[in-house]
Amino acid sequence: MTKGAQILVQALKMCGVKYIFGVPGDTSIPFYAALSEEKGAITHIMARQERSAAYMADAYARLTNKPGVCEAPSGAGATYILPGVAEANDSSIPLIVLTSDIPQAFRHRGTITELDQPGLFRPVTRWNCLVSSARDIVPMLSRAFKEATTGRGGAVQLTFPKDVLEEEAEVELQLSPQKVVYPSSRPRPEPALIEKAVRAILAARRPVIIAGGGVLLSRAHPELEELAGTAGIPVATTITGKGSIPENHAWSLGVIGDNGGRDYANRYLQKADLAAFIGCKTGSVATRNWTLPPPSTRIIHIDIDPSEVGKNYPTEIGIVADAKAALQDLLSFFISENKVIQPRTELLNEIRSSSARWWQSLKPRLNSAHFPLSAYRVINELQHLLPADCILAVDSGVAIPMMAACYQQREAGRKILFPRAHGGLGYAIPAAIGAKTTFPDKSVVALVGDGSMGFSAGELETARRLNLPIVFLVFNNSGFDWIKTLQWLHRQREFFGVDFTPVDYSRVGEAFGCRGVRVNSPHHLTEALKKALRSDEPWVIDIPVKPMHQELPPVASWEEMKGERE
Ligand SMILES: Cc1ncc(C[n+]2csc(CCOP(=O)(O)OP(=O)(O)O)c2C)c(N)n1
Repeated sequence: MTKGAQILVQALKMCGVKYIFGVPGDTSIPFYAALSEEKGAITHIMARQERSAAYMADAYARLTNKPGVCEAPSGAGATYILPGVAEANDSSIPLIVLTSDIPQAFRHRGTITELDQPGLFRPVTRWNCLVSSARDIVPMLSRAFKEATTGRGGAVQLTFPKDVLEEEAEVELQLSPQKVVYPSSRPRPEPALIEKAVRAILAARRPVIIAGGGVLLSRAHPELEELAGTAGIPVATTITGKGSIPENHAWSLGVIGDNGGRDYANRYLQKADLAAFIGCKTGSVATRNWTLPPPSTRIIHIDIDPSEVGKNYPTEIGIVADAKAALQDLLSFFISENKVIQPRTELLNEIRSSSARWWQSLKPRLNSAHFPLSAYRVINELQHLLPADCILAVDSGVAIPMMAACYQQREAGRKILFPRAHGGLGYAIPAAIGAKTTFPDKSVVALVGDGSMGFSAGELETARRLNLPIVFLVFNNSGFDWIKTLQWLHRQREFFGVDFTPVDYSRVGEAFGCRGVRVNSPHHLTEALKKALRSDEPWVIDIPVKPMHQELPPVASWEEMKGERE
């Protein structure tokens, strides 16, 4: 006979789980006992807040193509983990969320921490359930992995009442191991639709591929790069799809859309006669509220989720398939039928010259000697100092458009973690911890707004406790500057509810045991970054940056509004 909590730990081991990120609570005592008995077969990473635990597991999942696992206790623990669950679910990131709960016999009697957990998680998960007996643990965990990794993927949640974790049962541990990586199945496209898509591409004068996060989830970046070269198609990406093609590739247009879209890429899209969305939600930011591409553009849409295909655009060719499978079939069709196109040299020249003009126009900002620093200069420093395989986690605020537009990702694949489903503040610090835990040999850098720092500063202790040499860069503009800039653009007469008292976050870092430095010039930033990147300790680098209304980041609608102001 084995206790429920021990069955759960054994089953997690069988699913290849290496890390569980979580926070302890009264109802999780049996689970922690079972984990500690295992003596490190699964590493438990204690976070300082459940939201962070979910973001850590989310980062693990984004980087490994395996589900991330996080856990929280009943009541407040369950409610505090929600933001991370919603972000993962709506970003199609496989996340297994385990929560403990009060004993079933204590329900409806005013037991502390009692709440309707299945009801709480239902809207932010693909599937969830309450496990009401120890015998159900293995089948429910098995189903959880399947639901998280099949189709578009997402978050799943299991509630374990404390009595179930303590219950003794005789069970056979049998799990289907093929569901422990994602995508766990790769539906292939209909051949006739592939042929139609190839014909449309051949007939187009100005085609474009718009690669979304689905390309990275499917690990389809090698096929995409090959197709771009073979068929001669420019490739733009959404922010989440950044890395679907190396951004120094001849056919790369960079990121498109409102937030962090390059203006020449948006202009190209404006005149495209054929756009192929691949693994892309056609969301509001990437399409500038569905104005890019314009209505005259013919549309191909490839996505694993039938409900995404054709959701926002009249779609001529809709293909429900895994991105990698579809790109492989497109490629084979081009190659086997010898449908290699005359090189579209004029398009290549256009991309080359428009991107060169754009980079040239940014030069004064990228090299600005201003203090407080230009955010453009900060990104330029990162571009020069970070290794190509560096992993970056980016918080909402100024860092998102700057990284999306101005940081050129040289190696394909998921290297930059952007929480773009909800853009919740406080993502980057825990995500960087999840990343560094998973890839201790890679450089990991977090780009943190000072607002986000206020949300997740406690996790600096986690980084210190685990001895994770992460570089935390704080963009310090003493306020919720994104919102402040919107107030400025909307001509609000005074700023309202957006300013902080000045804080030096390097000293906050030091108080948590990290190394800290506040930079006082661009040159000082270079020195601090070099030192921190070589270090075997976590560093908090506080960077005073210019307010955004003095130097707008690349946000298309903001630049237009500013034009109207002037
Ligand atoms: C949890 C959460 N609450 C509110 C927002 C709305 N919001 C978007 S950007 C922003 C300001 C962010 O401030 P900061 O982290 O300092 O970055 P900055 O804009 O100054 O670069 C806010 C409040 C959000 N994205 N997430």
